[in-house]
Amino acid sequence: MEGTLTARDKVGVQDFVLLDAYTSESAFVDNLRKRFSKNLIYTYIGTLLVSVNPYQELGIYTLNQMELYQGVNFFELPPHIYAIADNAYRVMCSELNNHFILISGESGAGKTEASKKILQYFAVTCPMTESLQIARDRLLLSNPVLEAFGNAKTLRNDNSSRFGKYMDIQFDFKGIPVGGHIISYLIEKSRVVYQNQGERNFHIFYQLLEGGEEELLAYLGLERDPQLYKYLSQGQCVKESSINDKNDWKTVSNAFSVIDFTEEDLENLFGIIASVLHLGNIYFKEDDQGCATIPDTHEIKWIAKLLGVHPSVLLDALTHRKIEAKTEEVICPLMLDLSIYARDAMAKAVYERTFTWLVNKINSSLVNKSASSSPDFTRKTVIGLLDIYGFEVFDKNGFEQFCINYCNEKLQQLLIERTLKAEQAEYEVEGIEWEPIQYFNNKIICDLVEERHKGIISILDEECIRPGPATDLSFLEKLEEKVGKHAHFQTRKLAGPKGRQRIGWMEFRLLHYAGEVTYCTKGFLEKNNDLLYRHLKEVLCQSKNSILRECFLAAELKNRRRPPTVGTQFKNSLSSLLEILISKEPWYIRCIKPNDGKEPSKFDDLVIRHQIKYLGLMEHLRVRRAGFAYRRQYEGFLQRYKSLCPDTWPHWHGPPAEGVERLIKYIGYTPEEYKLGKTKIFIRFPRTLFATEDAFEFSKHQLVARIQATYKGC
Ligand code: AD9
Ligand code: MG
Repeated sequence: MEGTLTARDKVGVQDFVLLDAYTSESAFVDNLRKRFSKNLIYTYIGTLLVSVNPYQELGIYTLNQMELYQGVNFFELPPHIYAIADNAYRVMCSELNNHFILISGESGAGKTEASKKILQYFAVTCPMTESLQIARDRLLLSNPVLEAFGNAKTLRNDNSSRFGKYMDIQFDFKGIPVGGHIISYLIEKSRVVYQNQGERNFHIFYQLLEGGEEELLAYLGLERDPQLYKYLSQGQCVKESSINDKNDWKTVSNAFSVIDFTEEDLENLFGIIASVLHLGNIYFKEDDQGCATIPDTHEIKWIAKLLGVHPSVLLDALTHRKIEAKTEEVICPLMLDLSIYARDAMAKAVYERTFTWLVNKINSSLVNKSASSSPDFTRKTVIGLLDIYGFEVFDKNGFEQFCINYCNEKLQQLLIERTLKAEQAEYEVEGIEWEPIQYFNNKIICDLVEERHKGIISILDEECIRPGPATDLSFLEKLEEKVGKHAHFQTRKLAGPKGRQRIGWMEFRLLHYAGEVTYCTKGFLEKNNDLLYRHLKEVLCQSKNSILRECFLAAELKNRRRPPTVGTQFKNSLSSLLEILISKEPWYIRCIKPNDGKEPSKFDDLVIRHQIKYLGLMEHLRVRRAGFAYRRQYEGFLQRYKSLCPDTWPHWHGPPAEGVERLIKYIGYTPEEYKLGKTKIFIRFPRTLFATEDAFEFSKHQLVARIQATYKGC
């Protein structure tokens, strides 16, 4: 049993708050290690759940386990992701308020698996009516579809989500899941045209080739062998033993039929996917003037057929550019490298917008029409699930890492604010005195990135629209000029001697809350600009493929002028996300990857320490411990420990608060060890709770021994 001293030594404590040496990172790691070695992958810090990826099936997600955790309060059972899901759900039902569960951690730490476990828990345990089963199935099946189009094999994770995802699960007043809504963030579209060694493109391409029916492939003009496609084979790893593309194709096909996709939708969708593959195989040649030509028009013909555009118009758009002169438009031929750029830009834009269309399509199928029109369903509450990229520090960090780490700064700020706020609010409500604790407020870094006119994104935007020759280097120089003195910014030119050795000419460094990251500015301008030549846009707007026409025409109408840059769009979408989250009750799951080799049972101290740091776990623990290590409603406390006092055992008939007072006086709590609030007891030191737990275990054993002795005599 956990709880006794010896058990604690062996399997660690199930809540870090109970660690004696709570400020020591080593003690934290030791506790995680002890638990991990016993396959106990979950540990709490109060109500925050720390989860270590076991990289093996542990049999802890069975129906029995789901039943076990239903309706049970925290701390009464060992930590589990089901406890978080269940508690969020129960509070939502009883208080009729909205919640969100933020799942964070680095690539491969188990975020997506965690979000799936939560969704499954709700699907199985929530009440259900026959008419609403379809809504539940669609919610569940949206996952394989989004994973097929948004996940890929990377070096870190064979099923890595290459987009951020926020999903609202909507419940009616009876707690029945009635629908949902998904928002996606910044899909890594550069993967469509390029993959690093050992990595793949998005799963859907391989699934289609491997699992698609003969007629479908023939209709799309595709061969089965992924090696034949440039966009699929650059990473030299088209097959991966842990991935079964054929089976996954079946799952995705089945999901499509449940989520209301028509034959026409699918025809258009796979027409686009196939066109991307054909695009990648277009081969350019240089003519005498260095301009691009397309000697073999085989691929062009297929794309033209599948997208419903004229082949010569498409060919023209890939090799020429329209330039607006004063009163007229001039068409000029593209040099070879610009044609390659145009082709890849088209593939990326087409894929990105199709992904957005897919999310919208899923969303419209998740709106439960009968639910929204019935008066019974007017009171809806939601639980939001946020599965978003964790802080990234690679050997080379570019624009993508910059955006991802900025996102983590914002979420860290939310966590700090919400945690402190919630803590302070609780002490206030309960009438307990509270000394605010010191913490690093990372708003200063958020401002450095996002402040209007002054922040890095604004400076980047200015460089992107500046007439004249702006380059990644001139952007860096602007940064040095405008934010060079900022305490969290360094470049080679401006850093101290130590920094000078390690920061390259094209690099700048941000001192993030989670550590230093050096970014290479190469590609910042191009990625932020995300230019698709107007000529190509016009072709896509005329496409007979209704998905494409919808995606490109709508965008054209919305942004008649220049669309916002990628950085600004991301900044805006993060700000809307925070607005969504700030109004909801937070729950946190922090996922940790135990080693870099995806190996079961291997606990790599260094890898883990790094994550503890940037997930802010020590900080969170400190906040949690700053006031009172432990708090419990009077009823729950009395229920658990009533056997320790003759006045409260076996029943206490008075008010629970008085019962608790009587109980703790009897077992000898000193005044500095606790405070009594309006509805809860607050215990300052973990050792007080340990002693109480130990006494409880001891009395339980004594009781069992007594009962056994009694029966032995019979
Ligand atoms: V990424 O940022 O999308 O690249 P995630 O989402 O954090 O990453 P994911 O959930 O995909 O990681 O987990 C990676 C792999 O670890 C999974 O494919 C499983 O093989 C394995 N995993 C993760 N969580 C569990 C678990 N609770 N039990 C067993 C797990 N295996
Ligand atoms: Mg993931």
